[in-house]
Amino acid sequence: MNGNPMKLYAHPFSSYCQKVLIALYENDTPFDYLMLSPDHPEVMAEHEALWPLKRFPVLLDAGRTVIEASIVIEYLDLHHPGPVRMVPEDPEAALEVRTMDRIFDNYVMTPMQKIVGDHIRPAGNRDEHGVVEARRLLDTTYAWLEGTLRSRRWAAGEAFTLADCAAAPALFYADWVHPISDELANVKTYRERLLARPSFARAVDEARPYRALFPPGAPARD
Ligand SMILES: N[C@@H](CCC(=O)N[C@@H](CS)C(=O)NCC(=O)O)C(=O)O
Repeated sequence: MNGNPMKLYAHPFSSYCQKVLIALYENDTPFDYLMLSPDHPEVMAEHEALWPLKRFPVLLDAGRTVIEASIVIEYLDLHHPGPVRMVPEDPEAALEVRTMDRIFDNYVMTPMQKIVGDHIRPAGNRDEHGVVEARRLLDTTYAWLEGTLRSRRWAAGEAFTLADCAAAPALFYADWVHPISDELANVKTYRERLLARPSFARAVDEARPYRALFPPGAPARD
C-alpha cells in the first residue's frame, strides 16, 4: 500500500455507489471522490480504462482496481478495516451477511433497476412483461423480508454489516418505484432505521441535488 488515498469513481445518486459510500462513511475511511459526470470527461475516460464495462463504483487502491460493490466492501474490510466490521470474523455469521447481501442485490436492487430502466427505454420499446415480473419479485421479496426481519435489528442480526450497506439504497429506491405496503411493518421500520443511520443519511443528502435525474420522477419525501 502506498501513501496516496484510494480513489472511488462514483456518482452520488447511484445506488451501488451509495452502498460503498455507506461502508466508507461508517469507518470514516479517507478516499478521493472522483465524480463520474459528463462535466469531467477525463474522469470518465480513466474509469473506462480501469473497467471497460463502465459500471460503477470502481475503487482504485495503490494501483489495484477493485470492482463490484460487495467486493469493494470486502476489500475495504480486509485492507482498510475500521471499528465497524462489514463482514464478521465468524464464518457462519459471515455466510448470513453474504446471503443477505445477495438477496438485496439480486432480489431488490435488480428488480428496482429494471423498473427504473424501463422509463429510459424509447417509447415503443418498453418491456411491460419484464416490469410486471420485477414488481412480482419485489412483492415476494418484501413479504419474505417481513418475516426474516421480525427478530433482527439489522439485516443479518444485531450488528450493522455489508448486508445493510446493500439494503439501504436498494430499499430506499425500491420503495419509490414499488411502495412497501403499510402491512409490512418490519420492512418499513427497517427502511426508516437505515435512513436514520448517519452514514446512509449522509449518502442520501449528497444525492438530493440529483433527484430530478430519477427517470420515473422522485417522490416528495425521504
Ligand atoms: N454488480 C455491480 C452493479 C453496478 C451497477 O449496475 N452500477 C450502475 C449504477 S447504480 C451502473 O454502473 N450503471 C451504468 C450502466 O449500467 O451502464 C456492482 O455491484 O457494483
